Amino acid sequence: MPGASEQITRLLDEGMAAIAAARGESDLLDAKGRFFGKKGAVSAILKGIAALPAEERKAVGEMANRARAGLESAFDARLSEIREKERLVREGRERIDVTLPGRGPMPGHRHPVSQTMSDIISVFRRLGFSVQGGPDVETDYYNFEALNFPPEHPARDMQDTFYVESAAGDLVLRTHTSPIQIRTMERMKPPVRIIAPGTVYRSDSDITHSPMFHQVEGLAVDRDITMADLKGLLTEFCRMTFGPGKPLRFRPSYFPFTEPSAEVDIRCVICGGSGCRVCKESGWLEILGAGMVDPSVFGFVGYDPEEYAGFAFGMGVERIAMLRHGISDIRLFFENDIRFLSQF
Ligand code: 2NL
Repeated sequence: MPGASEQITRLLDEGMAAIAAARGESDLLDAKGRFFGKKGAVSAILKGIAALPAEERKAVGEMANRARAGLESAFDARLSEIREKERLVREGRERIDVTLPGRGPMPGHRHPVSQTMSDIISVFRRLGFSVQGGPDVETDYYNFEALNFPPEHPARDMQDTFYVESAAGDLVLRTHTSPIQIRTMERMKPPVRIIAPGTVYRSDSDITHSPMFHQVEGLAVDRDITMADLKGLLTEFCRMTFGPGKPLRFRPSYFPFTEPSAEVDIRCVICGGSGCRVCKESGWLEILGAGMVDPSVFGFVGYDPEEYAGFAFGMGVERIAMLRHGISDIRLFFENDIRFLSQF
C-alpha cells in the first residue's frame, strides 16, 4: 500500500485540526465518531495494514498505533477543556442573585361562608351567648320529634330530608341545627343562652338552595324572657352585621317549634328600600326566622313551661353572605372556582 505513512500523517493532521476546531462537547463527539467510529478513518487504515507486504507491516502498524494514541489523548484533553469551559459559562449564567425578592407561598384565605359564620358567632359571643355543637347525623327524635314536628309533617318527606340507612331506620342528616339546642337543654338547666352553628342538609338545589348549607340558630331560656328581649337582641345583631340605621321588620309566621313565630326582614342592603331586583321591589330582605319556644318543646327536655320562657331564632349563613356581598347564586360558594372565591 504505497503512501500508507503519508495517509497516516494526513489523518493525524486532520484529526488534530478537527479536535482544535471543536467548539462544544457535541462538536467534539461528532469528530470523534468520524475518526474512531466503526466506519471511521482509523479503522480504515488499520484494516489496510493487513494487506501490506510483511516488511512494511511492522513499521506502518507502529506508526498507525502512535497516531491513534495521539489522537485519543488529544480528544480526551480537549473534552476536559470544553467541559471546564462550559461549566464556567453555566455557573456564570445561573449564578444566584441573592438580592432578588423571594417567591413567597401564594397566601389563601378563609371561605366567604366560613368568614360570615365566624362574624355571626363573634356578634353573639359579645352579646353573652356560648357556642354549642352536635352530630351531623341525627336521630328522628332530635331532628323532628322533640321539636314538635307531627309524624306526617312534609319536612319529613324523602324529597326534603336525607335519610341514613340504619337498623332502626330513624337516622337523618340534620335538616337544621335545632337538635343541638335540644341536646344542650337536656344537659343544662336555665338560664340558657346558646348559639348552635353548623352544617345542615336538605334535598333541595337551585340558585337559592344548596343540599348542604350552614345555619346559626340561637336560644335563650330564663324566667321572664319575652318577645321584647328577642327584638332587642336581633336588632343589635343586625346593627352589628349590616351596619347602623337599617330598620327591622317582624312579620307573623309559623314554625312547629315556636309560638308565636315571626320572620325578620331588614331594609334592602342593595337599594336601601326604594325597590330593586334583589328585594323583588319590596324594599325588604328576609334574613331570619324566630319566635317564642313552644311549651311542648320544653316538655321534651323537662323544663317547666310555667316557670320558664324562651326565644329562639335561626338563620342561613349562605343567605347572609349573599346579602353582604351581593351574590345572586348560592351554588357559586361550592364550585371551588378560585376566580370567584379570591374576591372575598
Ligand atoms: C329559619 C327559622 C328558626 C328556631 C329556628 C328553635 C330551636 C328550638 C326551639 C325553638 Cl330547640 N326554636 N329554632 C326557631 C325559629 C326559627 O329558624 O328560617 N331558619 C333558617
